[in-house]
Amino acid sequence: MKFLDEAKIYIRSGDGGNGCVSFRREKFIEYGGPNGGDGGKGGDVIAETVEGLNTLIDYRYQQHFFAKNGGAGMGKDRHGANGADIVLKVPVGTQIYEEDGATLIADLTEPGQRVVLLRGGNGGFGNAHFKSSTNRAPRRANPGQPGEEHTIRLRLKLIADAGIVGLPNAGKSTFLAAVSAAKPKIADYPFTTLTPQLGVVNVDGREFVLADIPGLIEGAHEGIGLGDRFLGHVERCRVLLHLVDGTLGDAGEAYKTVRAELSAYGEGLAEKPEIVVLNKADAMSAAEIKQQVARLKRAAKTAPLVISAASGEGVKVVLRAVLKMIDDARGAGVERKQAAAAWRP
Ligand SMILES: Nc1nc2c(ncn2[C@@H]2O[C@H](COP(=O)(O)OP(=O)(O)OP(=O)(O)O)[C@@H](O)[C@H]2O)c(=O)[nH]1
Ligand SMILES: [Mg+2]
Repeated sequence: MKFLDEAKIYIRSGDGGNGCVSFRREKFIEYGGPNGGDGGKGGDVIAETVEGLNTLIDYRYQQHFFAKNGGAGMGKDRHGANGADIVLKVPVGTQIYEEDGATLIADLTEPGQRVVLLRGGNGGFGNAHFKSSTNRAPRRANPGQPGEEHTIRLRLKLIADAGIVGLPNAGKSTFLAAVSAAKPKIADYPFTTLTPQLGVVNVDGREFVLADIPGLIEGAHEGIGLGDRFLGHVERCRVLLHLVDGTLGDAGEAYKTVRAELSAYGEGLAEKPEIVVLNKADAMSAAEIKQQVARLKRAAKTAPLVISAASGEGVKVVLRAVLKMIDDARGAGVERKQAAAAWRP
């Protein structure tokens, strides 16, 4: 299935149905009075998150969504039918923006969350509504209110607990493939991975979601390589897993390059808890490992974990560390919320 994380769509809610002018006409009943029913309400346009979707690809094929109009009111006090709503099913993590792409309308982060984007027009009152002691035969009814129309942008930010970042070829996809059932493409050329991939990791009977993000290179924030277009998907990760290839050049420099891009992107990425991992230990001598670890330690100011994603060595330790960090980050979030709640009078 293709991956698509941005879409622009046009939506319109339903018009309300018109009210009806009608009078009761029955044998032997004189002056039957007004009995025109009200029009039905137009359908709403609703966005709803569903589980099991992780792309906006459906919105490439259909970009116009109309809710149904309400039915007109009818004689004998019959109310017009309400127009059916239209529900846009989107993946969890979708943000909805105005057409300008900057004004956020809704941020959908929970499964089953619903927002009404546009309300359908109300139906008009039928003439039965206008009867009064002074006007017993009103000949007026209201038209239904028109629906609304709007162009919106959908932007998906995948929700993963941890995100793998690093230079191209660092072995990010190899790592994801080693620890989950995901089957990302792996090859020894840069930019093998062109779109983010998700995998569910099982460790010690617990689960978390890991995202493999396309490689970053120097200048990514200016659009070089694949640019920082996919970094948005890291925004919601609690923890970063920073993978560095030990077989190429100076691991410390590689680390700093990626850190610089994370800082340039902003949005709090640089402040996220990070686990630094030196990869491809199987292809290095003990002396090389020692040297690269020392360089990484100087650059990152913490000792890196050493693994081989290809052979699986050391991977478990990394997963446990990630899980612990996710728990810590979650705990901190809960504490912060509790503190905020306690503050309220
Ligand atoms: N020797 C060795 N090779 C590895 C290891 N991990 C990955 N590789 C190799 O490194 C190359 C790149 O691996 P990928 O997993 O595609 O790297 P990536 O970081 O996803 O690269 P991009 O998607 O291009 O950013 C592949 O040829 C892998 O076989 C490892 O632990 N040891
Ligand atoms: Mg890859």
